[in-house]
Amino acid sequence: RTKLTYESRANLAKSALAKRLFNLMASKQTNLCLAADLNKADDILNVADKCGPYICLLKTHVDIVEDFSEGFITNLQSLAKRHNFLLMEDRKFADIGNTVSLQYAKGIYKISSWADLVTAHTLPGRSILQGLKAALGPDASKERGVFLLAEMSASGNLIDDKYKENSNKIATEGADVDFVAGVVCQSSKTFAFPGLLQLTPGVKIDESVDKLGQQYQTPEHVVQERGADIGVVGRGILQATNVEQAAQTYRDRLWAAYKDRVAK
Ligand code: UP6
Repeated sequence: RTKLTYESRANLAKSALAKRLFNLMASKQTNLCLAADLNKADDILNVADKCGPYICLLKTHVDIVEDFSEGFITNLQSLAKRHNFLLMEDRKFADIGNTVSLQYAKGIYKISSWADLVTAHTLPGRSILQGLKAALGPDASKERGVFLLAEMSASGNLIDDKYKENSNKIATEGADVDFVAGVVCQSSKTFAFPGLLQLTPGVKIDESVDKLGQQYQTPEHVVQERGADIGVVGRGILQATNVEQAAQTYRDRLWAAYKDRVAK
């Protein structure tokens, strides 16, 4: 899987969103996802505008935004359109089908109305996919997609090999695979199917851990040793003195690592 180009993998994808994202990455030449973990709507819009040209995906945690409004979403969507990136809400759904269906479509955030992609834990089993799908219309899987978590970057996390294997099965077998765009994980061994994208968080150039259990690897390491298709960078960019320049550096290093990987 890791030797194939994003273009060729777009043709193998079963999810329309995965296809779209592979093609976007290939044409825009970026495999960088920005984790816009900021508390003010304007700060998120500001980094989205600055980093927009360098990213394929902007990842939010919408429940940390203190001044959330519909206008914020409208503005975020127009930036996504202008700079050509997709929106992912990193909600990490983990409940029974009926509850995730409500959490996805209802409440203040109405995530399903604006997020191209969301994340979900596989802990509840296949019903997590059915629950999320139930919140959408009949053509849902054409416009929306899910990334399933099969591993975490947190030290001491409880995921074992059996859990990973079963997560892979949920991502690749059964009636809802058209809805699964990729897997959030730390290693290429987690899944083999080339039509899924590997999203890997815990990327930073110069620091190996934070104070709360996060473990970092360099852009080159996650792409070449661990099989990441998309590298997720939050504080590595957000805490830089020049955010735009940092985004460009991460984009350049992640992209060069990918080009190297497929050339070998
Ligand atoms: N994230 C991880 N590890 C995981 C899954 N998700 O760090 O296993 C998410 C976090 C955060 C981002 O929720 O939004 O990726 C990483 O941010 P950072 O680069 O600032 O550490």
